Amino acid sequence: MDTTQWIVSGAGLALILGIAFFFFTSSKGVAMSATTANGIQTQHIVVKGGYSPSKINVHSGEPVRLVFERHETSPCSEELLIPAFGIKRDLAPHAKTTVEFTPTKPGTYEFTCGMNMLRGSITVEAAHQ
Ligand SMILES: [Cu+2]
Repeated sequence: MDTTQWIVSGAGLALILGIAFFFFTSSKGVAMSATTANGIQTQHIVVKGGYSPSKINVHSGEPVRLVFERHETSPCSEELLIPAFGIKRDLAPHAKTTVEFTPTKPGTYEFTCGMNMLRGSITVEAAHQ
C-alpha cells in the first residue's frame, strides 16, 4: 500500500472505532440515578432492542416509578418481568407503561423481557438518612 492508502485505511479504522466507542458509551452500561419528585424516584426507560438506560440506581425505602416507553412492536420486548418485585407486565407498543414498587433491601435486581433476552438491572442503595 502507498501512503494515501494507509491514510484512507487509517481514517476508516478511526471512524469505525469512533462509532463503536460512541455506541458503547452512550446509554448501555451507564447507570442512571432515578430523579426524585414528590417523594417518588422516577426513571424513564426507552424499550427498543434493549432497555436504555439498562442500569438504574435507586435508594431503598422510597417508592420507585419506572416508566417504560416501548418504541417498537418486536415481540421480544412485549413482556416485562421484574421478579424481585413481583412485576409481570405487558408493554403496549408505542406507549408508556408505568410500574411502581418500593424497594426495602439494598441489592441489585434484574429486569428482563419475557424471554430473558433483554436485560437490565436496578441497583438499590442504602436508604437516605
Ligand atoms: Cu425477548
